[in-house]
Amino acid sequence: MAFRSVILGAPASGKGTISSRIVKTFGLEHVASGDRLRINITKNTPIGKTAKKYIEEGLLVPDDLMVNFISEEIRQIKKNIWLLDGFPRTVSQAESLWRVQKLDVVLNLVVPYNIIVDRVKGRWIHLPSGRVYNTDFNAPKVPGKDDITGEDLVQRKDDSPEIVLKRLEQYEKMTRPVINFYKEKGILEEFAGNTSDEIWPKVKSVLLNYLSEVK
Ligand code: G5P
Ligand code: MG
Repeated sequence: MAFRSVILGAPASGKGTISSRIVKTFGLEHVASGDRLRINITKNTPIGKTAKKYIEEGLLVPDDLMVNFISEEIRQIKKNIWLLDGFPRTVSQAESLWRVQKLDVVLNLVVPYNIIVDRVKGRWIHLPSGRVYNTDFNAPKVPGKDDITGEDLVQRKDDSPEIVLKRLEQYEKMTRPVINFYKEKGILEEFAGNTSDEIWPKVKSVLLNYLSEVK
């Protein structure tokens, strides 16, 4: 069977958080563009070196680079059951993806901006896996350490208040039109709420129309 999906939402709207619940419940492959770029930055690869300049300024990485990068990541997925998080982020990226791969469903998280700005202050991540924590919401069992590996957690450079505002601006200008692109295709599902705990049961119930839970 095949199932291809995308999760959309403003910076810190909870895409990573909801995706990890989706992976745990339905066992699909999660490809998060930001996580994969950050791994490349740590490894100092050519794409990592280029992406770093944009990410740290709160700007989007150019479309041609992103389309090639994510196409390659998708090609490497063994099963055809996947969820993209953070890609596409412009209408041009969405058009490129649609040309090669039709999607089953696009999930859009709608969380008020004042809540988002507050959240990033407490975010800590485990870089190699993309696991995300928050000192106020899902704190790690041991402060500063990943629950699974015990390795150090880090804060993202682009989580500083001024860069978060820049990212929200970029989202409004470049990414919001992607919502309409998928609405017109008739595959958009929207989930509004103030917390991931409020949004998750609604996401799960929509996905149960397509997938069964892994036991
Ligand atoms: P990213 O990495 O894709 P963003 O900005 O889209 O970055 P981000 O910041 O990763 O998205 P998220 O995944 O939506 O946010 O949210 P999250 O990490 O799950 O949750 C945010 C925080 O809130 C966490 O600490 C979490 O624990 C907490 N939280 C979740 N739910 C709740 C709740 O209910 N209550 C509370 N209190 N807390 C909660 O992209 C980064 C950069 O990479 C480049 C761009 O430069 C981008 O800025 N990039 C691309 N550029 C061009 N094209 C693309 N396709 C690109 N993809 C990435
Ligand atoms: Mg994320």
